[in-house]
Amino acid sequence: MDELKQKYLGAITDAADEQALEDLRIAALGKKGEISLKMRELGQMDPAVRQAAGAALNRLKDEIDAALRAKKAALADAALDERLKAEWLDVTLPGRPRRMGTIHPVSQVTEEVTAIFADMGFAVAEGPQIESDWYNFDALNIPPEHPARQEHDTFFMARAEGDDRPPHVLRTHTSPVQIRAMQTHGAPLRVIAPGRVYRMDMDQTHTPMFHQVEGLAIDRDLSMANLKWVLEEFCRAFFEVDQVELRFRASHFPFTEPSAEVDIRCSWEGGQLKIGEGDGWMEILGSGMVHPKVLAAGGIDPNEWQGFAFGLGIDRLAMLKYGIPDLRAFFESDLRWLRHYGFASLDLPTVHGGLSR
Ligand code: 2NL
Repeated sequence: MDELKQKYLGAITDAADEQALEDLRIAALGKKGEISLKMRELGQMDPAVRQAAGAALNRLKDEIDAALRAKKAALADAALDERLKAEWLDVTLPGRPRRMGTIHPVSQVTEEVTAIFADMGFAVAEGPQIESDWYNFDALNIPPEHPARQEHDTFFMARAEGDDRPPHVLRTHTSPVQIRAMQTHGAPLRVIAPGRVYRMDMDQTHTPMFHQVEGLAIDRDLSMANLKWVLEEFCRAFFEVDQVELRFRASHFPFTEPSAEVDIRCSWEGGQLKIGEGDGWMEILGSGMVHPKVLAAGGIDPNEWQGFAFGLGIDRLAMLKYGIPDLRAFFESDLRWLRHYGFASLDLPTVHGGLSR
């Protein structure tokens, strides 16, 4: 009996893991284990011997059982200690800084322009990017044979086979939004129409989709003087300078008469653009008095009302204001460019295939 005790308690002390402990439990206390066999032998013993032997065997069984449990707990403690040593975490380390996302320059400039015109009483109008040819061209006094329809290099939508109606187009300007605003709200009216426009054009300085803001004001006695003041006020606010000087150059658009292209006084020194000073001029927008036929197309009586309109490119404006010389920053959403110009964003691979570095 002592021998058995020595053997098992010693082996349990030396057991390296739970599996070894389990093997020992089966060898000693399992159905065919040594202790169990000894228990069975009790049946053949004298009753007097049996009582003492039985009690001793039961004690031994309990001792082995207790030793197994104790060793199992000790092994688990040791394993936990090992894990804690391996997996420690310094919760006092400072956090890793994360780059803040920013609004896209085109969105930012759209917001800025909208806010400036809002201060002057202009509401924002929006409309469909797929337009009928009437809204995109006819209503704007651009008849079918007018060269502007070709000049615009329009994207045409498909028609079903045998459907001879003129196809819809991707709007080439946001003017149709203003035609719709005239029809909906009538005169007097002050709206701007920012949004995406499309022309089949693609080179260093042109992309097939770009952004435009057009403005329209209609009242009984608006003149080009009012137009000039509104544009000056806009330029002062947008370029954040106290004084600006604008120059109107006679021009031609089908939808305005008279028409003027507008230049702003500026200087280029050491590659640095300065607005409002110097002896250079830079074209920034097109404008004019709304053509009577366009007023009529919008359901407004040209004998009672007149107005001015203008159109400018947001992308170019954003590039000017933030000194971004390359279209790739906008149109490929190339994060290297955006980041270079202070519009840093995500630090992760992009949907465009990991141009984030
Ligand atoms: C340019 C020229 C312009 C307009 C847009 C307009 C809209 C209506 C009626 C009359 Cl509904 N005119 N828009 C007028 C003059 C010029 O844009 O060169 N934009 C970049």
